[in-house]
Amino acid sequence: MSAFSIAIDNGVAVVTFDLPGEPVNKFSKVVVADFVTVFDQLERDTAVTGAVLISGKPDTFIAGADIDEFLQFTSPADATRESAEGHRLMDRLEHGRVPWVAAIHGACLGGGLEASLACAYRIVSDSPRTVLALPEVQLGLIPGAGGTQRLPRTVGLQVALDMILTGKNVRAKKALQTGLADEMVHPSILRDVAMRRARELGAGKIARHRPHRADAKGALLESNPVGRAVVFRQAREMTMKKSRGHYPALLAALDAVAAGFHGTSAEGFATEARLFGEMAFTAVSRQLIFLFYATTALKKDLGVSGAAPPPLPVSKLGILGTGFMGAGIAAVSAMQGVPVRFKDTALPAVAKGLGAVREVLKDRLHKKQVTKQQFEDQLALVSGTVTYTGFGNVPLLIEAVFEDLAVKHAVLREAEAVLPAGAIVATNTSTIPIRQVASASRDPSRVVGMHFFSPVHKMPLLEVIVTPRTAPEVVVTAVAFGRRLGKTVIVVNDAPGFYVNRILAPYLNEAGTLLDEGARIEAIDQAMLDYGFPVGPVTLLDEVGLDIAGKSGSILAAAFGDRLRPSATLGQVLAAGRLGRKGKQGFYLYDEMGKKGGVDESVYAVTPTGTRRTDVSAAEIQERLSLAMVNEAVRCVEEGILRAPRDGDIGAVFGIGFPPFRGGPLRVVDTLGAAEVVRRLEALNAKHPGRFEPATMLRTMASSGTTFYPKTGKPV
Ligand code: 3H9
Repeated sequence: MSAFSIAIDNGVAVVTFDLPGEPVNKFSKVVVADFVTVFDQLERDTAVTGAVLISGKPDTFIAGADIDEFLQFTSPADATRESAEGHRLMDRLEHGRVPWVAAIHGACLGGGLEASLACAYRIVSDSPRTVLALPEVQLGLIPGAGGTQRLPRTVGLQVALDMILTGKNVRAKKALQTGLADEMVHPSILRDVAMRRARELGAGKIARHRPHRADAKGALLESNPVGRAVVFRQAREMTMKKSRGHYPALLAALDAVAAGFHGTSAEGFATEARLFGEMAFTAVSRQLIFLFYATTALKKDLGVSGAAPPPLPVSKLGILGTGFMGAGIAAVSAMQGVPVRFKDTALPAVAKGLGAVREVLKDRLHKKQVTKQQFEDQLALVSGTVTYTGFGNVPLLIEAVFEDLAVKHAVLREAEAVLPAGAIVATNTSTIPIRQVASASRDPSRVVGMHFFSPVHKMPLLEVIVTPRTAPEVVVTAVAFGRRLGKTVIVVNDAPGFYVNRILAPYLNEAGTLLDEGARIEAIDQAMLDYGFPVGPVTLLDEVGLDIAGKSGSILAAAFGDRLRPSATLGQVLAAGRLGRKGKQGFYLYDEMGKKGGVDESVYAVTPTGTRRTDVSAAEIQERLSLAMVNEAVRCVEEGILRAPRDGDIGAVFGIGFPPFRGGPLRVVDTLGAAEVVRRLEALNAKHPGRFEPATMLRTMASSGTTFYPKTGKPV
């Protein structure tokens, strides 16, 4: 069955792309061959004067090239050939007899956008579902079907570089403003308007090749070679600074764009094809493609084994605790149109919480992501209270009160006295085992953990924690609700620290132990930034709060003994009254507004080695911290905290910022080989007894030569 159907109406061919049996349209080899047949047929049919490319899928236009086929490339030359074939097809689309109009509704990504750029005219629907992007760098690749050449020509160099180097989504309105789209219409008239424009193009009423708009942003700077050189230099510097050289596709994409400006058009396309081939074979690309598959697979996992019951509809949310976390959860829920009843014990706390909700929502208004009306509607969804009025019809309650078991038990009992029968109680705790919270419930099977990360509106991960008693319906409801809030959700089994904090603990402890031994704060942070983390561990301690880190550390030490004992430095610095950023005093200096400055040298006086500091190599710091985390992640698989290695890697990347180009801690094991990880851990354990004893599972994997993920084919 062909992916394309043709309907010809008065000289205009409407070509509908609807890949049978697939949720999205993608360009595989077979689909491309199909398209070539359609294209040739229309080129030959002289009665056809214009064509429209439209999607038959409800919410995607075209998701790009078929990523599954990238796994079958046998060499860089193979991938380069694929790119060159893409070029030939796009060239025919651009210069053939028939002018094409892209009628774009839904996601138009990668090769989908590249095909649209080769069309003579692009119309976007004004739906929020319509987004355009070249996300190839997020897969460690560069656009390979002409994107690095046609996009700058269409929207100018600066807008194009911004899109190509970030892979970010551009909404319809922005597409129109930048010249990426020629016209924006309501989805209901997209097809009709596209047909009209195709007819006008065919009749010469609209020029097929229109120049880049001279009024576009940055056009003046880009109009001469010196200005362009400035733009390229700045982009290169910025890219190196942000990526620390870990993402080769970024520089390759810049080189491909530059080749099109510095040489002939043919040289530009040839450079793109060559670099696409090279990037398809980098280790980084393999890890990023793994993350794509892992996140996609997670979207379908409802967190229970076997048949999943349907999630309960959450028509209203109750939140207890109007602090920073509660306010964040209230704001993201309101963004999704969920009414929120927001309770604390005193009016000033409620007022402060509502103010925090307002700030988060207002930020979106400032960024023009919502209209004034939408902002007001969302704000109106959150109502504050100091009593339990309005909780009688709440199907889901999220408790985000102070991290103290007695307080949590007290509010749980109070709330359950008014909640409807069967209501779900989710506790947003980062440290207290869920079964302990649930022990005070009238029905522990309705209690689940929902560990959000701070700030809630920015952090992509939600860790749902289940106890042996949590009912499947409760699990799927928590997962579905988290996903509705736009979160990537992993489901883990209940244990101290759950998963994310459990693997963070040895990492932070090791940073503290290095400080105990006399390492310098900036050396530790710099080493881990260079490893690829977004912030250094000592900065992270200040951010999290030393009191919170101390509390979480002692819970984990109590559960797991010396292996997870916090450093002496943490205890002493905390005892000296330093709380980190929130107290404007920690390992770093903070100004009155809380802005971070350099290292606070006076903190060394309250560490075991005092002001005598020693040089520790970046390699040693990286090895100790990363392997402490990797080893603990393996233990979480071994102990069944994790339901799948996939969740461990996603949790580390999305929850802690584990470097995506490394794929995650368990991917590190597969990359190095379990035997090599065991060897390195043993060497560390010899020097630092007790902290690096390899997980039993690692030893087993080392002797059997097994890996967490399949060695060939789809990684998940
Ligand atoms: C490219 O275009 C290179 C070119 O420049 C040059 C070539 C020479 N390929 O995410 P969902 C599958 S690189 C293969 O759950 P949603 C996905 O795996 C490509 N499969 O839906 C899943 O499969 P399954 C650049 C793909 O509605 C199913 O479709 N493009 C592809 O939440 C449903 O996906 C991208 O990077 C693909 N390209 O989100 C776009 N896309 O059912 C990547 C989707 O077996 N895709 N699948 O688990 C996305 O961002 C999202 O999937 C999308 C839909 C927004 C499209």
